[in-house]
Amino acid sequence: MAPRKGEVNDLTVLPELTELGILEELQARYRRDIIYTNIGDILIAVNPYKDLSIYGPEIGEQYTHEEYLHTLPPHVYAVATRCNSSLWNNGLQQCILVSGESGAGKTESAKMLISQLVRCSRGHRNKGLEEQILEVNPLLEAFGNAETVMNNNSSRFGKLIEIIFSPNGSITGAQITEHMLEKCRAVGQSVQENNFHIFYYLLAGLRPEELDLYFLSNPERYRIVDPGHGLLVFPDVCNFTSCKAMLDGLRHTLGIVGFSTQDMQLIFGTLAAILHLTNIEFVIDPDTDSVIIINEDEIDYASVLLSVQPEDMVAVLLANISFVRGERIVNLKTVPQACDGRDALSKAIYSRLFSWIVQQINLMLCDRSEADRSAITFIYVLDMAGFENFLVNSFEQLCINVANEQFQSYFNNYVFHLELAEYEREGVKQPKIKFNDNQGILDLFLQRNNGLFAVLDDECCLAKMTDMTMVDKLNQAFVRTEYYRKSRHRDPVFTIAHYAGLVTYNAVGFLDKNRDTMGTNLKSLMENSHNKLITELFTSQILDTGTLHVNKKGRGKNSWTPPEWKKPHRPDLGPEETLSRRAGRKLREKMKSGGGGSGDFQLSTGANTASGYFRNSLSQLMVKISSAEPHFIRCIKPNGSKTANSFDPKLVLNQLHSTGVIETTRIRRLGYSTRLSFQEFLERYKFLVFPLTAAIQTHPDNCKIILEIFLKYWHVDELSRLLNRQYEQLRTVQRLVRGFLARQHFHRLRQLSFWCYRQVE
Ligand code: AD9
Ligand code: MG
Repeated sequence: MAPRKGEVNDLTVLPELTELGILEELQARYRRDIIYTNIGDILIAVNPYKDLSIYGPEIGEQYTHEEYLHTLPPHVYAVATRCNSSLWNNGLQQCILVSGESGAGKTESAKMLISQLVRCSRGHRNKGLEEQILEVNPLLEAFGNAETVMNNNSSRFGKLIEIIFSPNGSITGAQITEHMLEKCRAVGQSVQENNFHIFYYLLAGLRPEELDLYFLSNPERYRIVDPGHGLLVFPDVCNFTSCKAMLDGLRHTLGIVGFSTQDMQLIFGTLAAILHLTNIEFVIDPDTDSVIIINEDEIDYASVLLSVQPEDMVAVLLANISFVRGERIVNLKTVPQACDGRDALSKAIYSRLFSWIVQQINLMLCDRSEADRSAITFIYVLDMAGFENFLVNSFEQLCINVANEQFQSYFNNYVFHLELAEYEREGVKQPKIKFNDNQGILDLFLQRNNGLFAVLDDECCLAKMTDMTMVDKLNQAFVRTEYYRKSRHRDPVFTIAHYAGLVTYNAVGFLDKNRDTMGTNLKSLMENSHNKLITELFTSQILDTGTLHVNKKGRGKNSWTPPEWKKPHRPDLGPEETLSRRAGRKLREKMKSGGGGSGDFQLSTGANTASGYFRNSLSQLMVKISSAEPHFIRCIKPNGSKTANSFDPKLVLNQLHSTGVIETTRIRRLGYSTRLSFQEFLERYKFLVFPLTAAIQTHPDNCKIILEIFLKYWHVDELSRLLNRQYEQLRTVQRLVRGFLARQHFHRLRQLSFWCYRQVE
């Protein structure tokens, strides 16, 4: 009798391996709230969008013993436990890669993995540290997550969490590496989306005296949280009331990480400065025909909070000032250029603040010298932003999707290429598997000299290039490749056939986003601030991955005293004169006396582009991951409406297709996914044949003895024939075997026996 629908814990034992069969099995399980299913050693997790009572310390405890895992239903906890055991059994670093579309459940899975890894850690338990590792999540999410169309709590950055173990098995620390924060969100977002959660927490949760301190008032006043004036909606994950509570929670977490009340004041003051900065509006003054600022109060507030002179702030927002051979060159900006400068500064402050907070978390989680790193082992958990396809896709989506291509390629390489190569090396008959190889598309993007990112970088270095001319170049270079489709009209749009589907990108703003430069004037203004946090953010080194490398001695354990934030007295301004009018006048005078220019931004070259940082960051990530033994979790999004109890077969099938689930099931079923050395095999199974205490030599002959006796004793041939040919009788066979050996155990040993037999021969 075939197994009932929804009862197959491991897809590799499905009687029929068809797309439909797999889909129906996942759907039947989902209906019964069974969201986890194995494909051999890979876990599929379908997002339930509701709280299920399958988590928590008690259930986690049941999953901490590897030897009993086969008796329990598949679970994300089981992956963590196996990973922990592999760390100690194989002596290799381990890595868990959680992948899936945006909203599929990666971040939630990653949190559960960490909590289970903490439970599994052996030896002396450092309770304080373990709690800290778990408690930093809300802090990271407050600054790094936002509500998007695809996910109410979408990670706008990738993170690699390293759990560090001492040789005795206890956790001695953790490190978080953040990758590719979507910093442009700090200055605006698409319709129906929100900015980073932290801005809403602040505006809802600050006490009245704090709002005064940071010169803040009604949330509706701030463009980046209320772009359409009246469109302000607090994120779904927290309405106004709960945003208040979130801020209280956040203060608590900041305290745990080691931030004092003064530090928090500096952090909140910096965020408030971004709210003011991004509110600044530029227009053309009809009298002088040059750019002025219409809401100078915001200049005052931002300058006070950033501890710089308002006059200096205005000057660097309105002009680029440079020195060439001792001569001052003043270039007045146009309105779009002034807006770009304002936004570039805000993005830089936000991303550097985020990096700095992550590094402070790291100092708390791992306050050890680099010297003893050789004596320790790691488990990495990777949670990246998932594949995205919005109505309008920009540079950020391109980077996120290319990162997802890279992880898909890594998965393909591990599950298909390496596996098949191993069979070839060992002379084993290769199963016939076709899979969706995405190496070609990765080449299209990443090839050093002529990939899409290289073309983008080249265009950024040329002064007269526009987004349209850049797309023309892309069309010319890639239109003949199977993954690139040019637009039918001459508009700055192109389409890529990604592994997960067609995505159309709108290239407007690509060049600016890629240049990622805020200009030296703005940077030196920040470097010379009287606010310690701001100078730390802007004098720290930026690594070639784009992350900030803070001076570890910087703050140390001492907090910085915030400067006094009082609204400055306006200098004596004549009638009709404003700060920006006066600054404009002075700048024009300087131009007359010292020369001028076209007003072009300084152009940056290849290495400092956003795409350069992205590529370095991605390749460093891959170096780390590739040094470890991988475990995969494939998260699946059941519907596009973010709701519980709804399974959209078409959407799920699409994901099964694009991520190669069907081929994975096939290779896991036909292949030899479990491999043990002779020594491991003997250690595990010698008790089947030899006395428990006997010292058995590591020799193939001893393995053979176990296999022969084992096979004779259990009539494995007979059973496997029954299993393969008369699947409907499996239940009877299971009943027969159950008294002696669980089915999974049997399946595994069967595979093992084939593998070892071949080696012995
Ligand atoms: V993104 O690429 O960061 O946009 P993720 O990380 O894949 O995405 P996330 O983990 O944030 O998705 O899950 C989205 C939402 O689904 C969560 O906010 C939860 O509301 C919901 N979710 C995900 N997994 C579970 C779960 N195991 N149990 C209950 C879940 N709800
Ligand atoms: Mg996420």
